[in-house]
Amino acid sequence: ETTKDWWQTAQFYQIYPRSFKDSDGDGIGDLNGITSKLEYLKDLGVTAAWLSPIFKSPMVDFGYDISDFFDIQPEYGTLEDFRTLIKKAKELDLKIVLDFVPNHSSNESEWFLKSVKREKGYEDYYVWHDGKINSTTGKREPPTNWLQYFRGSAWEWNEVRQQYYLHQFAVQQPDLNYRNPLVVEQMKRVLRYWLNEGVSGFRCDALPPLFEVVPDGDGQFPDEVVSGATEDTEDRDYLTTTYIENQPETIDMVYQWRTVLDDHKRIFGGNSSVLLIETYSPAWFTMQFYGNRSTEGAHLPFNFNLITVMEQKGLSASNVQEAIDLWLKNMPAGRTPNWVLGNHDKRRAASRYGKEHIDGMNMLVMILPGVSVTYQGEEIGMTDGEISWEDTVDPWGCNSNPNIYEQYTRDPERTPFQWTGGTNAGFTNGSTTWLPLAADYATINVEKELSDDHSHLKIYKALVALRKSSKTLQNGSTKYQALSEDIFVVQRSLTKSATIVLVINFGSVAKTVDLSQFDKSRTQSVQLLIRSIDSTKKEGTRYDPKALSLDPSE
Ligand code: TEU
Repeated sequence: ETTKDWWQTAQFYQIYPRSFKDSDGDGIGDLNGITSKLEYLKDLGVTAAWLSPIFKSPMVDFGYDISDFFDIQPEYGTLEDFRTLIKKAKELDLKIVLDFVPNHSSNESEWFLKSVKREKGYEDYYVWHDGKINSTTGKREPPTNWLQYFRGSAWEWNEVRQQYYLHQFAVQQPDLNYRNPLVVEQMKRVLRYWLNEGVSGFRCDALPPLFEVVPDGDGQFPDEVVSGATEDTEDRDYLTTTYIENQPETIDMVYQWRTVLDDHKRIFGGNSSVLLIETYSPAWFTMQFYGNRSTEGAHLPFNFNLITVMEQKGLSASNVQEAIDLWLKNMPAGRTPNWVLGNHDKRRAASRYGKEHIDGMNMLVMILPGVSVTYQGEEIGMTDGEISWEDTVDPWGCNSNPNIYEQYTRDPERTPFQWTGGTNAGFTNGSTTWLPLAADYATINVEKELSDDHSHLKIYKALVALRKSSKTLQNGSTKYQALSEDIFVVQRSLTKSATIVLVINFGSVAKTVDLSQFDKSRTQSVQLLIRSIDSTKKEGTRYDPKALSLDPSE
């Protein structure tokens, strides 16, 4: 067997900096806060942390609207603080991966301000358009009916330039024009700049909207058609996204970024750096990011199937099987699979799957082959916060109204991390927090879960440790199957005597399961992992493979 590169055996962890740890009492997480908690990550067994954006930003989309791609957001710290973070991480042998937001900048970016004024070199940095004149009313209208992700038109009129600009996200997030080679080169500079600062790669944000279709000979773009998915005419799902998402040029751009990373390593040496790709797209598109026979692409396009399939169909053993199949049966040979349970855009895993299933889901993603990505808080079973309309700050929520905002807002999954059961959950020494805390922080927090005999955190740590030490989990073959609507089994085996079996009961009543078909050796050598990795039901415990009894959600 060939030796694996660091990212192929990594335990990734997503940090949402604004909500991880505040070091200066302003109620907003920051870089020094992260640095102070690197030991915590190390203790968990995490090997690589991806930081959501830390760059200069007016914070309309909490850092995903970047006004200076080469500088740090002052409320998060300074470049010096960042260098300290990198240095400390290196000492602990933790890799730091940054968020790369290529699709758009902030409307306060110098590039956009120059483009508005048509300054030389910046004229076509963004997607500008005259719009069209309505023949009946004689009035000027946006070029197309395209909708933004955050509700409403994707076009905004600019008075100064007297043109519309495209924004697939908020009005304050103008889309960069990737058909302009200057933009392509500029964004490669961004990658090189942070590689030089010692980062180990990038999580690439929002790939589907990177390119739009090529306009026709008259410079006109086509309208999208009504999709039938919703009747809400402001919702992006109201229309198809044929012309504004998943264009072939996007795949090639990722291949080019890979070359930037590989070139950097060739020239400067050091470890490989990685590309993680955020794309909520069908498999035919997503899988191309990995690369093909002649070209390397992203190391890991995120696998969101355990989120999206369950969002649509609910949690059951057969739906879990479907989600896993969707990745493993479509993934090109020789690539590394990955498993994601949540992120800052999705309801928290413990709330979405049900609190009782968080351990089972954490086990699932760590027993399956490849790597998994933990969103901060999943290891302790954090749940969604309850955020009123008045406290809503996410642009997606704010662009709706008090009756429907809960459908759109992403604030609930972004509440401050719960370190202790004390004041403000130990997140800040200050008196306020930028978002209210989730209500359950007195019982769901790191301090308590570290001292409890049994906790989500202890199970998480045991899993990460098992994964690190187990050749079976690293190199073993994989078999998985829904035995019924409730019972899901994963078997990893290297040799007959090195088999690990995970059994999950997704149902609400106790079940007895016949595992004889999975237990090849029919001896105590089969390791059994169940929800309670505790004194009574330890991995390796003998059991009757023909009649294993499992409590509900065990
Ligand atoms: O999200 C991209 C994106 O496509 C999301 O809008 C996604 O469709 C949705 O959240 C699925 O539920 C990324 C970031 O993760 C997000 O936080 C940013 O707001 C967005 O890009 C714009 O940069």
